Amino acid sequence: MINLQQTQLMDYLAKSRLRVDTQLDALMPALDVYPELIHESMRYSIFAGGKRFRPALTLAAFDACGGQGDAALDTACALEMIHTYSLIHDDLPAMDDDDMRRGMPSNHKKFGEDMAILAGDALLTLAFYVMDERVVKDIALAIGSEGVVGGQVVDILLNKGVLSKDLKLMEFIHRYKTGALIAVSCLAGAKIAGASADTCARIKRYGEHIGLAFQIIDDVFDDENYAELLGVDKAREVAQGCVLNAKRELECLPKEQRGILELLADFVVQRDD
Ligand code: GRG
Repeated sequence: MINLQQTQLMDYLAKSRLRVDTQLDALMPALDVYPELIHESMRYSIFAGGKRFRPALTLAAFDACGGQGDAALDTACALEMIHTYSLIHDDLPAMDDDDMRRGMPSNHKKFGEDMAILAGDALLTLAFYVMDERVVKDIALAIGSEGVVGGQVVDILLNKGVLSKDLKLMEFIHRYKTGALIAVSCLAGAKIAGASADTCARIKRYGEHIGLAFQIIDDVFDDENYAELLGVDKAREVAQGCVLNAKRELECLPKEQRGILELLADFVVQRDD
């Protein structure tokens, strides 16, 4: 990536983060709303940092498809709430049992397992309250038992030794556990912008490709799964292939409207966290 493009992407990510964080603050119950403890727990994890990659995709897909103004902003925030809920529940002792998240003690370490479960539940519920009605079904489908939850189930079965690790299984887990939320984040932006069914389908496929690449690069960082099965260099090569496939899907848009989505696809393989 040349420096000008890097600056353009960093500028876009900083602006979209500011919009999303300001709106999240407005949408989430304030700290002094009774019962204060749950709102503290929800806000703790939402404002613990994070790249805000999923809402950035929603806003970029919305812009790329000709959307105007803030019509996709609440849905972008809803997708970050769902992502944060998934991280809180993923960290629980019954799941990955992680003590740290986003550089801070994980939610259950700070608030206890009871509040962490409820903070996740409340974030998920609030997300459905604030999102655009036109994308409720898409998002529900993407994160349920035939989406993110399904991917998590297969991952648990793998970790329990019920299933054995191979590329086909890893691709399934990555496409569902990580890719489904990334893909629907893209689709939501396109749909709210009023894009045609064909464009929506291609923007969703763009999201599926970068979702797979995103998780393969996480594997490279952690030296597991794809990196363990293929080696780091080959895993990076596969992720780069996904990015090329993703960019091909953008050919449905006028060239001058593809820029940020192309840069976000490159970001997936070039990021360092
Ligand atoms: C149905 C959404 C949902 C959750 C219930 C717990 C669970 C089922 C699923 C786990 C999903 C999960 C945690 C997938 C990993 C996704 C992933 C790559 C997380 C890291 O994303 P980044 O790097 O994190 O974007 P930041 O902190 O930058 O936002």
